[in-house]
Amino acid sequence: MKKTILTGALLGAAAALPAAAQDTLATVKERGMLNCQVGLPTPGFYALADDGTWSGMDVDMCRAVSAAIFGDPDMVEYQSVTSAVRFTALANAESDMLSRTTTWTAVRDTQLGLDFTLVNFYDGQGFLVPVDSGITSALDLDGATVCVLTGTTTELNLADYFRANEMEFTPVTNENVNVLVETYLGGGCDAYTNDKSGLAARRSAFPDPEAHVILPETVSKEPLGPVVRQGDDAWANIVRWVGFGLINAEELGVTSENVAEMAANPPSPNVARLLGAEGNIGEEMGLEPDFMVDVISAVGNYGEMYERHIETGIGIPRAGSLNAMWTEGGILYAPPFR
Ligand SMILES: N[C@@H](CCC(=O)N[C@@H](CS)C(=O)NCC(=O)O)C(=O)O
Repeated sequence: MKKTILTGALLGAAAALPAAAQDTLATVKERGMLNCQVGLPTPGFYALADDGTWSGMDVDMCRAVSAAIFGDPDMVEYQSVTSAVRFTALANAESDMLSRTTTWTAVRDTQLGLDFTLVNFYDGQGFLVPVDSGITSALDLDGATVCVLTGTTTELNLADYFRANEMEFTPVTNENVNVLVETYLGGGCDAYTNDKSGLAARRSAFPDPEAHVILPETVSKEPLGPVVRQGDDAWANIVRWVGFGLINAEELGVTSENVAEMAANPPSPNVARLLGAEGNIGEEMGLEPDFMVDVISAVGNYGEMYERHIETGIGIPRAGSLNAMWTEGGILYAPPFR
């Protein structure tokens, strides 16, 4: 019952928007700013510096879309809200897009008035415990108290995993990740559970990261990516193809360093189309023909983003992971720009 009301409210919010308000590109251009939703500050994905500057893998996706529209990655107003209210904020048009470690699921895609654009990070859920607990496997967690963020897939998978393994647990919940992490560090729960990237992100900011270990089990699939409101296909296409463009750029060897030179002298038809020297992909999307030149100049290709924020940033190696390029044994694979 509760779920029906919530779903209805969210759908109502999206449907109540007048048709013109669903021309998100026009709205963003008129406003002169992209409203991009991130979560509460999280190293690697959406980190907030003391001077108020945002950075990270997901922030770069906001900056990339801004560069595609304005030729400038900094025309972004960041909206930082908790996971629990993220979809309502998007449905109410407080944000134009959401770029914040959000898992693509059937219910979210089909019942909440949302559209998932692409997967730009393949993740899975894990558990973080203090090394001195002696726990070495998630299967040792029978009877444990587990800290978990509300309004996440994490919460649902946690219950599934313990039930499937006939284990008991007591959840310790909060919608604010900072409160939850403080609770964990203060000994208020035996384990902290989240996407493994989220665990690495939090651990990297602990006073003594070495005192905590991510257990080996991965208990779910968490395909993460940017989300838009349902009902504006042209806008969804922009976010989707900026994301695919970043992945294609890496595959084709186009980097922030060589993009200007490659645009002037494309080494292949694929590069020529990606950078707008051939074809009309950009114009048909309502963008400049060379919008990907602005995007790649601003944030680099996918590999550069990953290296900067995830590998160097929070220490998650890319080689051998799902997020490696498909040509290198991973599953990162973007449809072609043609
Ligand atoms: N992918 C899951 C979990 C998302 C999540 O919890 N993200 C972590 C970082 S990887 C977090 O702490 N986010 C902070 C926030 O949502 O405020 C979902 O979509 O529900």
